[in-house]
Amino acid sequence: MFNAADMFKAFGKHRDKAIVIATGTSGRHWREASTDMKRDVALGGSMGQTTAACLGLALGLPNEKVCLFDSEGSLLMNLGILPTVSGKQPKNFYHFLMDNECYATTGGQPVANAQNLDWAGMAKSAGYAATYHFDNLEDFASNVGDIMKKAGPVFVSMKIVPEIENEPIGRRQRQPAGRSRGEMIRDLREIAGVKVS
Ligand SMILES: Cc1ncc(C[n+]2csc(CCOP(=O)(O)OP(=O)(O)O)c2C)c(N)n1
Ligand SMILES: [Mg+2]
Repeated sequence: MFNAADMFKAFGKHRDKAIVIATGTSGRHWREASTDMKRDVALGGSMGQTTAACLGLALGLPNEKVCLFDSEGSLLMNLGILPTVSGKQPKNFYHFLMDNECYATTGGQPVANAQNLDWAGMAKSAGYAATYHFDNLEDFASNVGDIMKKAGPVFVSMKIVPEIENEPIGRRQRQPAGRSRGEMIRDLREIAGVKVS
C-alpha cells in the first residue's frame, strides 16, 4: 500500500492539462498537489455516480484528457459502469482507483472480499484498453508518465493506505472551501468553448 498524498505528487508531474476529479477520503490530498485548480472538478459525495459522471465528461470533451481518481466502495455501487465505459472506448479517459479496502469516510467498514478483488482484472475483462495494478509508490511513480501517454480507456488500480474517519460527521474539521459550483461550471464551459450570453 502507498499514501495518496505521495501518489498525487507523483501523478501531478505528468498531469499536464488533464482535467482531474479526485474523490473519496484520500481525494482531498489532490488539493495540495494540484497546480491548475481551474481544471479540477469536484464531485463531492456523489457515491456510486462519480464514474458515470466522469465518463460523461470524457465523452463531452473528447479533446481533453479526463483523469478520475475513484474509490472502490463507490465503484462497487455501480460496477456495471465498467462495461459501459468500455463500450464507449473513450481514448481520453484515465480511470485511477484508490483501493483502500474499506469505506473510510464512514468509519472504515470493510469492503467485502477486498483483499482478494482483482480490480485491474475486472476492468480488463470488461474491455478497457489498458489496465495496471500498483501496490507501491516506486512502481507507480516510474510508470505513471507512460500511462498518461496511452490511449484510453485506461484503468489503474492502486492499493492506498486508508485514512479512516471516525468522528461523527458534524464534529469533523471542515475542509477549506474550494471553488463554488458556479465557478467550476464557468471554468468547464471555458474549457469546452461554450459561450453563454
Ligand atoms: C448513495 C450513498 N450511500 C452512502 C453514502 C455515505 N457514504 C459516504 S462516503 C461512504 C464510503 C465511501 O467508501 P469509498 O468509496 O471506498 O471511499 P473511501 O471513503 O474509502 O475513501 C459512504 C458509505 C453516500 N454518500 N451516498
Ligand atoms: Mg474505500
